[in-house]
Amino acid sequence: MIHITDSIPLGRRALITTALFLSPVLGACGSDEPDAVAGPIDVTAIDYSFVDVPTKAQAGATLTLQNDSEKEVHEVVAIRLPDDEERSVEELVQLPPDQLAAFFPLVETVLVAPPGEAGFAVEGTGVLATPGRYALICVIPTGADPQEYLTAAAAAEGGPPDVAGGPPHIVEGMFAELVVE
Ligand SMILES: [Cu+2]
Repeated sequence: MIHITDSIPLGRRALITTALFLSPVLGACGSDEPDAVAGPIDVTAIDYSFVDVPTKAQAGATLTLQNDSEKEVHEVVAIRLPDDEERSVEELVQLPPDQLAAFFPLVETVLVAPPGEAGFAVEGTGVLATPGRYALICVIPTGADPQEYLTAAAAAEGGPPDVAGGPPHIVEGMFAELVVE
């Protein structure tokens, strides 16, 4: 008679034993309610999504942006959604551009980061001061020239930069939701 465990290499058997031992322990400390990040909220941009976005952050936490793309300029536009807004960010980003634009007056801060570089604030200070639900989005046109974009952004003085490119990165999936409490 062959025991199943006899056919598993010793090293792997040790791993399985460890996993079996750890799982109840991890289960005990695991919680459905993640702790709110005190800050900074270090967000990384890639083509085309945000990574490392926590579920919750504490009011007053500072948002930072690192762009890990080699070619695209990225931004994080943090919009504090109205209290009575019940749709998810995933639903909101599918709205037609004119309806989405209605949220732009609610922008708390905007960070822009050239490819391979750290971001800097072009609106606000990066601080998310007000508790609430936030949409984090990037609406930079796909394939826009980074230098051209940065020059146009500076010239636009807070308005939308007029620069050539494809659909905004938000269409490619560059959005996230964050609760500040
Ligand atoms: Cu982007």
